[in-house]
Amino acid sequence: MKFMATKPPTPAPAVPTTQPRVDDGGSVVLERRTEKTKPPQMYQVLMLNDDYTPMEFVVVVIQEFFSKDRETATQIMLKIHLDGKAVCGIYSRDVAATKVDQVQEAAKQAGHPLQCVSEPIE
Ligand code: TYC
Repeated sequence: MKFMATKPPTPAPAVPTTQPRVDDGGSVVLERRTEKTKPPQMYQVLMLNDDYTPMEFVVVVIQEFFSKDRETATQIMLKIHLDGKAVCGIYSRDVAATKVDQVQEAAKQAGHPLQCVSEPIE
């Protein structure tokens, strides 16, 4: 006889697509669910222009916190400089909030007034 150290894994129960219920007459009725799970709300992180933060600092921040290569980061920085703002990335709510905090903290440490905001999209 063979012994096993642990029980074999039991498969996860299947999630029903219909919910059985008993109607007034005692019959079991299957109702099809019409609601679908919605994808999570996403947020865009925007960086705002100002007259004082050095361009080089903005490029480095975009590279570091938004994982852009130097060329892309430079293009985004120039768009902010010319248009007043630009999207640096799109994330779930918590990740977007963390990006904003990281940028604000880096700007504060360096003594620059750089501003960054997040807003829901669509
Ligand atoms: N306008 C700034 C300058 O001329 C550069 C700058 C770009 C500042 C983007 C902020 O988000 C910014 N030095």
